[in-house]
Amino acid sequence: MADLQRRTFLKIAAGGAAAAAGGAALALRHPSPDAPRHIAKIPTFCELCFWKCGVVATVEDGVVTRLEGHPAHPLALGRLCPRGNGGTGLLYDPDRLKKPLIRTGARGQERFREATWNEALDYVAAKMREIRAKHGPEAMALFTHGHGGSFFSQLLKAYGSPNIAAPSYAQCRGPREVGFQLTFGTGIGSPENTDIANTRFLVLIGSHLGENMHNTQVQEFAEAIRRGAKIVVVDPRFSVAASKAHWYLPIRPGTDIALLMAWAHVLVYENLYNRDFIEKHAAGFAEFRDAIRDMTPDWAARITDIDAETIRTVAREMAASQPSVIVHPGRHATWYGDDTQRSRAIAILNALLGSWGAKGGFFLPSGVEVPPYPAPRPPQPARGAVDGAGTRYPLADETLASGLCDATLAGAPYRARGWIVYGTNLLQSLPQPQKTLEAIQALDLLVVVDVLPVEIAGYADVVLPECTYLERYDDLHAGAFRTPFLALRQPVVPPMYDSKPGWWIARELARRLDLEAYFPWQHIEQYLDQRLRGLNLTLADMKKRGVVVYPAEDSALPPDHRFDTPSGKVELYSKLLADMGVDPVPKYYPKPEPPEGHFRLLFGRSPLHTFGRTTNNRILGSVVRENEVWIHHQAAAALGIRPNERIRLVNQDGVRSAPVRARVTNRIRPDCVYMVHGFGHTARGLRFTAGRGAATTSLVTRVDVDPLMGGTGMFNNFVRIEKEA
Ligand SMILES: Nc1nc2c(c(=O)[nH]1)N[C@H]1C(S)=C(S)[C@@H](COP(=O)(O)OP(=O)(O)OC[C@H]3O[C@@H](n4cnc5c(=O)[nH]c(N)nc54)[C@H](O)[C@@H]3O)O[C@H]1N2
Ligand SMILES: Nc1nc2c(c(=O)[nH]1)N[C@H]1C(S)=C(S)[C@@H](COP(=O)(O)OP(=O)(O)OC[C@H]3O[C@@H](n4cnc5c(=O)[nH]c(N)nc54)[C@H](O)[C@@H]3O)O[C@H]1N2
Ligand code: SF4
Ligand SMILES: [Mo]
Repeated sequence: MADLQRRTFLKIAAGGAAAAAGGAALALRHPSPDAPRHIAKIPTFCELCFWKCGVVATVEDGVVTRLEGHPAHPLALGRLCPRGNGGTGLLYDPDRLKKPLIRTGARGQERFREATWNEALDYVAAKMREIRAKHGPEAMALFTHGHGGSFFSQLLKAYGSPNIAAPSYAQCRGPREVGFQLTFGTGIGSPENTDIANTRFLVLIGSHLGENMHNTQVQEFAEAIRRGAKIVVVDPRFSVAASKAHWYLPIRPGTDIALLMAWAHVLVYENLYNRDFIEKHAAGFAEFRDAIRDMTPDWAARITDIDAETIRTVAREMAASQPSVIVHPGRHATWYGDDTQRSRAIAILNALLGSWGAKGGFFLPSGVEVPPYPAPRPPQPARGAVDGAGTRYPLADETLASGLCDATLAGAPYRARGWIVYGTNLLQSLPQPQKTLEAIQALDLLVVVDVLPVEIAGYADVVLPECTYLERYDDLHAGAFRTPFLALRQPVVPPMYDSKPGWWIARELARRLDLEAYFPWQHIEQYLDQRLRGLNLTLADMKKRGVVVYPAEDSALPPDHRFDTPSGKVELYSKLLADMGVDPVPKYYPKPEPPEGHFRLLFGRSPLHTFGRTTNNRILGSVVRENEVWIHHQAAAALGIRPNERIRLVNQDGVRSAPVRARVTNRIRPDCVYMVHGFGHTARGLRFTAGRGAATTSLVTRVDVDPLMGGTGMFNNFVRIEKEA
């Protein structure tokens, strides 16, 4: 697997991944034995993950035979990652949802009957009317992830609910956004504004680029390596990125704040920080300097297991490359519950190095505004959202998916009665799945809109089969990156089976709920064309081009720049936090340690998969079919575990995983085990992947919730290892 990962990493770097995946697609569904009569090249953008790379699809006699990177798309630069190349494995997945389904068995039994769209939509609309009448429109919630969810958000807003959440906030990048907002007055966003291509020094705190396969980021990482940029990888596990690093620091898990603040200590007390940037742009330097007085490398060495001399050396090297340095903010930041403070420590370090707005640091992205389609303003909901953002979790600025689930269970501040779940498999993406299941059992209505019969669909009252991204239009993608761009998703083939695009499903529900006024167009083509005309473009033109790239704005930071923080400056010391009774400068607090005989469970990504959404893809799944548990060889020897042996993990609450293969390695600290997230499916309809590997989510029975923004820290779970008989 290590070798495979390395090869995959190099493949994207060389841009040669297309052939293998494309060939497999052909084998799956060859159009005709003779030479094809009609070949079309149609631009669109990818949805195998959330990076949204531009794609050019080759369609031969109505069959998609090849997916390649769009040469003009700034997030693709002519290449796709292996997952994107394998997108036809989703389109032609024989297990796809094919018809609307209405539940006939108990929730979770996966027993359904097929229905017509009319019947299924009438059913959902009737229930939604009932909920609105009895409990108010706020009692409906939407969970959504992915570009196609926008029309469902529009539907819920029109209906009058504020309860709209994605797991990509409280289970992913939320703490990072808040940590950077507190410091620079702005979050990082997606795609990240890291100028990796031009950096001289890249510090990766867990961010496992090369396994975390966000296309352009990995291309830029390869470019940085080629140019000889210095790379530091801080990770309890020797990741693919670690194999490219000048310094690999196998940190004791959960102690990064100590390391980051010790680096800050060296920069400040050895006078190596970027004086010019700090004097021009920062506030609170004196308070900050005082607060970190005792956070020395020697202090941090005792906490992190990284020796003090290495901490000093790396800090000095970092300083020597400033401002062309990136201490990478990461993306999946919900680890230990103090994640906003860790992200803030990362932000502060970047400020000390003057990397914000610098070449090879963080660029200031520029975007494009697309005029909205004229429509009535949605009603103001009578009640606020139930999730706790802005109340229980004061600094959360997006809705918390976990908070919606908690409120459904608790019935407070009021109970959500119905969920629409679009493109998120909540039973894998929310921690503490037992809680999710209990919340589901308390619902009056559960509607799942998906492309595959995933776990959450097995609990739905109604399952609505969406067509895949290759078979539909979605809303425009107005990207903010180095250059602003506008991209179109369009169908490259018509929908297969009885599946329908999200825009159509949402609009049909709106019609049945007397909310048609909020969707004042008949077909999405009309909607898209009108919006494009606001930018002097037409749909016909965009269908040919796929993407329009605009010139970048001047991205230099003016000397008098006003940051969107309370002081208007970069805040090294946060008075806002102090006033809340919270550490104004990040501090390290100890984490729980694994009990005797237990290991800390860590997880991450496979380069060939996106969570659990690609594991049933025959193209990708035949390369990486199951996950394995990384165990240090000494720990394995002590337990008598041989390489490839089947084991089970049992967590601190007695939850037992499915059987999974052991990967005995010296590439992980002896106190941790690691696996890739997304395997261990139990849904029967996922015939290819069900029963392969083990799920991480079921073992995440403990969460450490970030008190500032409600992120669910998942890395304080401990497992012991059982040999499988
Ligand atoms: N235990 C654990 N939990 C995690 C994580 C982890 O590493 N471990 N990672 C967290 C992170 S970083 C994130 S961002 C979230 C991600 O969480 P999710 O986005 O919920 O990820 P998936 O579980 O893969 O669910 C994606 C669902 O979308 C469906 N889908 C795919 N394409 C389409 C489409 O075009 N239309 C529709 N309607 N559906 C589609 C798939 O079939 C699948 O059911 O999970 C978080 N939760
Ligand atoms: N191929 C692929 N790429 C993806 C995705 C995918 O599903 N598949 N998902 C995308 C999404 S939505 C996200 S959010 C990102 C997630 O990717 P990243 O932002 O890179 O985040 P994580 O998955 O949390 O990172 C996991 C790494 O952190 C290490 N780690 C664990 N504990 C600690 C610690 O205490 N300190 C340090 N320094 N390191 C630690 C783990 O060993 C592991 O190597 O990936 C994106 N890219
Ligand atoms: S990074 Fe890969 S999977 Fe994600 S959008 Fe780009 S090509 Fe698709
Ligand atoms: Mo994520």
